[in-house]
Amino acid sequence: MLRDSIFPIVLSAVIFGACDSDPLEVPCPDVEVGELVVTEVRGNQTGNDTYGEWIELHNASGRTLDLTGLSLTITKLDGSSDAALLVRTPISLAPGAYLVLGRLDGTPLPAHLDYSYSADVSRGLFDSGAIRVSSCGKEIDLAVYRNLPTKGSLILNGALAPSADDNSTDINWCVDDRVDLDTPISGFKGSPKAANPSCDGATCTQDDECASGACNLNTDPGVCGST
Ligand SMILES: [Ca+2]
Ligand SMILES: [Ca+2]
Repeated sequence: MLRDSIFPIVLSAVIFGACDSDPLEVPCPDVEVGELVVTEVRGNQTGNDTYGEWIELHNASGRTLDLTGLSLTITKLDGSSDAALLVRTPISLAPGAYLVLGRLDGTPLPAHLDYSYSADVSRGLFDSGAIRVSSCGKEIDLAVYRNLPTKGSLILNGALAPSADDNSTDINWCVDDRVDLDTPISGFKGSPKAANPSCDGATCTQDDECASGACNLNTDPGVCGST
């Protein structure tokens, strides 16, 4: 049984040419459809940036998930190119928790990342694409994102409980370009490993908390945007 479950992983690695990586005798992760949700995507940035690109997943199941062997395929929306990555090391994800897969390396990894896929993917994320999360060919979630911002991240509306159904609808996505006041020179961080803010508008208390430079204080709390 185990031998059967290992085979698709080995085969997929051959297809995507990951020949410079370790042997891929990893099990098929026990993850059911909809138990993981793509919640946030951060692409290439303009200006200062220390966070790099990354993809955030949420454990929407009520159990801890062992994600070793999980695969993601990212396809450019026009179908002209794709990239694939495989989680090659033991990673478990508690119920309700978030996992961030990025392309930065380092030992230890930067604090906002859980896993680096640099061994599998050498190019940046497509500006618009489809992310397919799967376990040995079984699709767990499919999310389509459009027009990654060059300042900040694209997020699934934090006003919604993350679900694999909701992230299939464009209207449920928006840009999170809140200024991180703790480390403003490091780039627009987004919310890696954490729940997303609401798309109704980032809350603020002063103008310099907003990428637009304007905090509308006519509401309580204030909302980024013109006054
Ligand atoms: Ca979906
Ligand atoms: Ca997040």
